[in-house]
Amino acid sequence: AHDHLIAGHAADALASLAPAQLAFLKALPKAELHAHLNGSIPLPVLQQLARDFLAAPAETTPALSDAVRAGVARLQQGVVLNQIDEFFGLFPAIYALTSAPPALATAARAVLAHFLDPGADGAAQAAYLELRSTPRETEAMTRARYIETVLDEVERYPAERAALIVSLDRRMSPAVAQECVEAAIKLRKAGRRVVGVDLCGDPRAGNMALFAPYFAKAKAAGLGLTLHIAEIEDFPPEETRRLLSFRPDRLGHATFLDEAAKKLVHEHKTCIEICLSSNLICKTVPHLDVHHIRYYLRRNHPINICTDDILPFRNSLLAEYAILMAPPPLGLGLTESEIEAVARMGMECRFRPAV
Ligand code: 6MZ
Repeated sequence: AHDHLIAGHAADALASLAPAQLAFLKALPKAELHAHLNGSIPLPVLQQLARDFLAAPAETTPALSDAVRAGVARLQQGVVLNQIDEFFGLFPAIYALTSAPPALATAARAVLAHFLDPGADGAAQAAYLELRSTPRETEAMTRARYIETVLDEVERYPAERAALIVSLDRRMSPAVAQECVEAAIKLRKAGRRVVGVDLCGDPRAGNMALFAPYFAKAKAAGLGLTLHIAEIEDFPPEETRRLLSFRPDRLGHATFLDEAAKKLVHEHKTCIEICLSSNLICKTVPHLDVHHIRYYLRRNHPINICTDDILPFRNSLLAEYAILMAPPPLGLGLTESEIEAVARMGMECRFRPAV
């Protein structure tokens, strides 16, 4: 279940720990609340999907452009991703591989297993996972079918271990955003385990004023709301204010909030989903010394430690906690009781299942 490559900063932090420290982190109940399905498919599984895709008769697979076909071939050969641009460049290929229900189910199952099944050491990466994914319409499925396919896999686990967040991509048309939110609400009302709605994708894209009614609808139906916000330095302050006006329960990244935004976030105790490796690798935060996690830790503000995308960032939830524990410069050097408090806050920021 843990057949997944860990490298770079996360690996160094993990390797620096004493066996007793590692045992402490493994035993700690941890919630993963910010993991994107298509960014979290373990590489061996992605490679198998690429082999299956290339071996299938051409008339049964979607037509691919040369660039996407080259991407699939690179995945099959076991590409090593060194830069975030390479990851986003491979997305069309990853999407081609998860564009039909059986392959999407395989991918979802592998991501769930990575986080929730015990590894060789008997420990699971996470006690609880809120997996998120953007519904896609393809030749082989509708968006509703996409959500149901992922839900079928999520619901193989008990409710106290796994749930689904439906992501809206900023590039979606308002009509598609509406379709996704309505499908999420309908499934929740039918007793399915959709717990929230997310906003993700290119932070520069889209007009979020047009999404406002759908966020309101989601909240009215009891769904949790989490928004990627201010993850890049030139994120306009008025866009931050607009997103906060939707009264989100949690925020993704929130790297560049100004003082007025921070004040609102404190007032509402909005949980911040912190993705340390992701921020360092994407270079939105140059160094751990200046990471905004320090600001929230000092104020005892609710945060959750998350992986974001384990494929490109080559991290794991355990490794992110290792970064909290490792002494500087590899990590933040938090004490065991401080880390325990962080993990507890994360568990408390879970969205509520339907009653
Ligand atoms: C913003 C991100 C992201 O939904 O197809 N995604 N959006 N910032 C990030 N930080 C680096 N990482 C991933 O998973 C892939 C999608 O998640 C979003 C992107 O929209 C990406 O297309 P799903 O399962």
